[in-house]
Amino acid sequence: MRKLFTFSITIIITLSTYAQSIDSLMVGYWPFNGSTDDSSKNQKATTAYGAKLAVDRFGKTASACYFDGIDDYIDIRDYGKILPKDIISISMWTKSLASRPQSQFMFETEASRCGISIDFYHDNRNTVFWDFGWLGDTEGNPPGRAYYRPLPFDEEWHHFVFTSNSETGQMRIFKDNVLITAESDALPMVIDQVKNLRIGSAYNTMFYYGYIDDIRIYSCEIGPKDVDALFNVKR
Ligand SMILES: [Ca+2]
Repeated sequence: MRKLFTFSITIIITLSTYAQSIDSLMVGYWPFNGSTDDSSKNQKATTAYGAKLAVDRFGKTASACYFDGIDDYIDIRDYGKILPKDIISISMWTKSLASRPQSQFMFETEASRCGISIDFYHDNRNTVFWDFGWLGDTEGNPPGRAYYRPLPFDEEWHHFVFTSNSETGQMRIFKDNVLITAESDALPMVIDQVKNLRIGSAYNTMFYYGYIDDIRIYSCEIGPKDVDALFNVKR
């Protein structure tokens, strides 16, 4: 009995340490449950332009966010102070309604294109792009870019995790709990602190058509165990 007790305690401590380690490094969280607010410790002011609460992947009303693909987006001002510069992971659920140039998530870029963007089904070849701290060339596969194509298109919910680690050089994309691509050119972000973060569009272009839910930004590199836990979150 004592052995079982000790074993149980060990499991509980291990689980809580694990949960704490990832949660304490979450710097942005938009669960879209009844509001579009940032529910992380930073509680960054979030303004929705046209984007509306909608049914989520569990069938629950007002628990995800819908974007009309015409002019809807969400704006979070002055996000450069919060956005991780060297190591970052972003987890999100999406249900895209079109394969076309569209951007789910973008930190405003400079002329040098140092920024962050995530585009799914971007170029009518069903490509998913993950750009972070991208400096330099705009052709081919420059440093700071990981991509995967073709990405089978359907109008279903899918889970994506994007990671970039400028210390190890690794960039990764996970889809539905599977690592679909990895690159070795990760670069740090050069932050302009007054730049804004957008959800559901690039800058007045590439408006996203579909649903987004449960966006989490971490200042750490999420591994397969974390991805599995996020993929299997139950309502
Ligand atoms: Ca939600």
